[in-house]
Amino acid sequence: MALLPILRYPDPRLHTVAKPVSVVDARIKALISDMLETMYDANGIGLAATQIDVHERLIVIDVSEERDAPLVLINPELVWTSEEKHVNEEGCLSVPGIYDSVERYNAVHVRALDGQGQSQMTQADGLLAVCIQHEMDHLVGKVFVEYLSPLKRNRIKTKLIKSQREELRR
Ligand code: K1U
Ligand code: ZN
Repeated sequence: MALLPILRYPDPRLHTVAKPVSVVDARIKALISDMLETMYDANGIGLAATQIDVHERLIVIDVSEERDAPLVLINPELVWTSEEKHVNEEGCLSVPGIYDSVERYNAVHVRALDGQGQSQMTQADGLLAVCIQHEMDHLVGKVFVEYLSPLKRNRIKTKLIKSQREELRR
């Protein structure tokens, strides 16, 4: 098991479109295990492979209080979305310290392969539905700040570039 470095916005690699996973083999299983360890270590509720610079359609999520209910989604496809949308507060491990409101579908159904390569259907609402939509955006190179106004986005970009420069000087 290994902790993987998480790309930070505005790293251009976060805008890469991921390719489908062709086979759920030992390499993918090891990657899932490393991504779960990285997500738990960072106190996140989700992580997309894009965020660790692997451009394959793979997501890990755990929205449980006990942090003991991992969900693995490989090649996820949204097969149903609710008509209703809600605005929720979101954060992102690639955009540290920034939280803002994003509108998402209330509920979604997702078809994906699980960590053993078996097809599964997940019916989600609440925080799980929000997290699935946020992570699926990462797989198409979209970061949640892209839903915000250009003014807010540029402020966030400037702030994060400055804090990364300061970290390097330390
Ligand atoms: O970086 C990521 O994609 C993970 C991200 C997932 C997420 C959180 C909140 C809404 C949508 C998606 C995080 O885990 S951010 C850190 C976090 O644990 C958190 C932040 C706000 C609300 C709930 C959890
Ligand atoms: Zn994110």
